[in-house]
Amino acid sequence: HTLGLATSDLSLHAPSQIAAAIKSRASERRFNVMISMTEKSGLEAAKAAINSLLAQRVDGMIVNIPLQDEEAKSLAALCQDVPALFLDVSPQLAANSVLFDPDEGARLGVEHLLALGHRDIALLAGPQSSISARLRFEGWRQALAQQQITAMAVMEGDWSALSGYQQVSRLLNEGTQPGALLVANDQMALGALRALSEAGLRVPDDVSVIGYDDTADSACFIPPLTTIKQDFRALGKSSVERMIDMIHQPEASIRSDLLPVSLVVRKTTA
Ligand code: IPT
Repeated sequence: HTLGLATSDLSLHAPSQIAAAIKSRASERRFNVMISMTEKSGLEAAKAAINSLLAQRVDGMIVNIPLQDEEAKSLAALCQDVPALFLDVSPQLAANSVLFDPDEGARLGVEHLLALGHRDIALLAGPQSSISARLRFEGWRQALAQQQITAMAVMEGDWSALSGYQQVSRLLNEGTQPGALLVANDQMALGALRALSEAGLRVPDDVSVIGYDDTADSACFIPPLTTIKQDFRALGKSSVERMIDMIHQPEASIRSDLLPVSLVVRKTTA
């Protein structure tokens, strides 16, 4: 049996670790994994990736590409009787999905900073074309609003470390110095740490930084990164098991599974 994995850019840390986790669980269950990667965002690129896997007659399709509701529906239809499981869609969407809880992740980050006494908080969001980036951003804003706090600055990067570096450098050059930075992924947090260091600011004494993902390298940043852990091994395991169930029980009802996330406190927040 063969599983198809249609995935967003594997040069990003999270999708590559998710692919590795899917691959290793699938091997344990004696499934092959065939990967098709999109380099561009958007429906057409996703369709092309899925069509190339369908042409190779995969038995199930795992889709780790950020998708709007209508896009996911049309891709599920494209798969016809090959079951499709989505990893980057809205939890509200009626589709088969396994997702990390975006609200919980956003809330944990905000609560951690508020508990440390921070009020001057800047947000570095991911690309707003990505559903997960939007949900994290909205979650932050809601959790802050509950305490009558509005973000002192809002930035948007493209998930890369370089974009985090550029956005935070620009913010500091404009003369804004937040007490804490909420960052939508660890790679952008890495770039943020460099920008802060180049500006002569100490982390966490002058500025606290919290990331999102807990990729394998995040404990080795300088200082080791406080972050929201998305357990990619757990996602690999759940998604492969779910997919195998779907292959064996094509009539089972549509379900969205939410995986918990957790706060990992290291050395970038105080
Ligand atoms: C999401 C990561 O959190 C983010 O860092 C980025 O790599 C993004 O993927 C790429 O699409 S994780 C995803 C399962 C929501």
